[in-house]
Amino acid sequence: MKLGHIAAAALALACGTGALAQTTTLKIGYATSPESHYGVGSKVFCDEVEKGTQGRYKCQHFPNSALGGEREQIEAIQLGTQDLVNTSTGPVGNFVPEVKIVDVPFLFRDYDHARKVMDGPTGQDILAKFPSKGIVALAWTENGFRHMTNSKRDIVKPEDAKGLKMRTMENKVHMDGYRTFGILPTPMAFPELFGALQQGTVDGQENPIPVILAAKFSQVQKHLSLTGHVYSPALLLLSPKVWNKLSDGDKKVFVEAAKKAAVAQRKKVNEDEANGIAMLESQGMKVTKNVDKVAFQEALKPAYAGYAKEFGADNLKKIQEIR
Ligand code: EAX
Repeated sequence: MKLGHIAAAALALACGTGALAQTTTLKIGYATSPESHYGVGSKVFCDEVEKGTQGRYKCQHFPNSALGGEREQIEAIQLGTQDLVNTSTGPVGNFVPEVKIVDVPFLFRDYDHARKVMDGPTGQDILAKFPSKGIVALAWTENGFRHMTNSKRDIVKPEDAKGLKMRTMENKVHMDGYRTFGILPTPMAFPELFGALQQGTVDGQENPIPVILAAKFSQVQKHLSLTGHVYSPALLLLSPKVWNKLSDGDKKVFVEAAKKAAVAQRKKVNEDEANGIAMLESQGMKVTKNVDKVAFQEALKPAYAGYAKEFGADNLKKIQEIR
């Protein structure tokens, strides 16, 4: 009896310490809800990591910008006060300049093209630039092609966008491009955006369908124009503080988990693209589908000259020519 008690206690202790002491909970943040593309991708990542490390690593999720804007979260990743972020490239070029080239408007024809480039040598070479800036980039996830919304009017061609005060991400490549559309770009962190639209501080904004849906912008914006003027890549970023402690085996688990997350996140983007526009219409948005994209591309030409100078005309062409 007594021996049995001791044995049971010892077993409980062993299991207890074994399971508890070795579980590390990682903080992961993202801009939108758990049900959104970012939430879906992040959950797959965390589930795969938990499974692949036999529960030694798991996540605590901070959706809806609970840990701040994307720039702040990336800074926290560098500092090691946050472990993971699933973020758009919005502010990332300010940390890793090599990212900026994929933020060029009208660089990608469609989703297939964009995903092929991100998963191919160009995208993978960019991921390799992160560690020297104190960030580990596990994989390209996805935000989606961005479209304009505003409270004033339908946008078919650049002249319609002229004079509209539009919130942009803190991204110089976007701002330089959007100015050629006649827009007045107003950079702002995402968590402030809903309030700014509601109060009329800005007339509009631009984001992919999955974000417009998740952020409920139909409540504060009447007009949606399917401009698709730029592809918005996203990244799953990890703090080096975590990465440097991982065994080689665990590193592999994290990278493979991130690849699965990207697949799931892109699948959710596809679903939102397929169903979201009708949903936004049913929520009262007026959707302009006959956007004159050629006119927007024409308008962008002066900015393209600047991009060619900054990134190299050959490098832009190399991306554009990938089929
Ligand atoms: O990453 O800031 C933005 O507009 C982003 O697209 C959004 O936060 C999702």
